Amino acid sequence: MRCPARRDTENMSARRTNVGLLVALGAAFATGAMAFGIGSGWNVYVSVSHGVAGFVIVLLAPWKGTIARRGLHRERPGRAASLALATLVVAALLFGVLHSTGVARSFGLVTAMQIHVGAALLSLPFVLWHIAVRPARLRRVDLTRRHLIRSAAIAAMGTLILVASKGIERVAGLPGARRRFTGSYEEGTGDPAQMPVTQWLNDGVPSIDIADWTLTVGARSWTYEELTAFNETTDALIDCTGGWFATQHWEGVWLRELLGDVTGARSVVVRSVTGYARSFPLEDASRLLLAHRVAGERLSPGHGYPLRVVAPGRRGFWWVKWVNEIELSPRPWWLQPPFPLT
Ligand SMILES: Nc1nc2c(c(=O)[nH]1)N[C@H]1C(S)=C(S)[C@@H](COP(=O)(O)O)O[C@H]1N2
Ligand SMILES: [Mo]
Repeated sequence: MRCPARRDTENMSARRTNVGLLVALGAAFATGAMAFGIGSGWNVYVSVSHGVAGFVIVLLAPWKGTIARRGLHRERPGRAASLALATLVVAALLFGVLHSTGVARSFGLVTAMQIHVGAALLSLPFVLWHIAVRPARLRRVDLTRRHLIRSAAIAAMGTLILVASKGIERVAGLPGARRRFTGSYEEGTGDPAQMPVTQWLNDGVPSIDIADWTLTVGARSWTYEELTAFNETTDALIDCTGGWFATQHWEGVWLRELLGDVTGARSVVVRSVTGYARSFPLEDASRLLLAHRVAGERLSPGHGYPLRVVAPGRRGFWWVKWVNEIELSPRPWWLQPPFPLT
């Protein structure tokens, strides 16, 4: 029989491990989502925090393992769900590391990044279930100096492991060392044929008969021929949340030039033939290029023929392809889901 005092301290540290894991998981979800949303240099802080959160989960795993083993012996209901959660978290961590180090980035039809994000999203309902069924409550005693210092030490250790893994990447010459601050790998700069064709979720490349295609901007329509008369150019970098980036020389027309009178408008909605759409702040219209050419060639169907958005400083999902409709709107741009839903 175990001494009650010992049992008590065990439970105490078990509870704190659970709270710590919950905080780390929450931080990993939040920073992961934010890293997808941010295209500017700020992304680096978010991406680094994401890595630290991941390694903190790894650090807490041995303690959690001990707690979980005790729980599993008890044959409580929800055992399968707990195991599913553990598997998904391990998968998210493993494929996150495979992507970020570059050890293995592609597995036939799926990428390490897709498995990483997929496992994380799938784990979310299990995490919520776990919180509901076995709530890990923070107590006053957890906020003493000693425990706060211990938490800071664990976060510092997570940071050290991240720094060490960066060092290993460099020394071992792993591809991970050559990533952009967002964590993306360069693929096909200057050569669009080598640049991945990527869809956010479930869009497919449409086949467009140019004779039937027009671009509607408010009350006016533009034919492909009329638009190709514009040849403003910009060199811009696309950075897909799937984990790649490329700089290309784009040619087309600045969105602002097609808009005409913008009185009363706060945003501009750019829609694809497929229905995929994003709403941009009106002030951005002078920085958004509607491209019909890239690297001196007509756009390929995969890359958005006949017309696509070039949105410097924004992550790839803003670069709407196969554009056929542009609309001014009085609504603010942020009245839309932060990420496309289709
Ligand atoms: N219509 C439409 N446009 C889209 C998408 C999509 O799914 N549908 N995916 C976006 C995403 S996530 C990225 S990264 C870029 C990829 O552009 P590319 O295929 O030319 O490399 O297109 C964007 N434009
Ligand atoms: Mo993307």
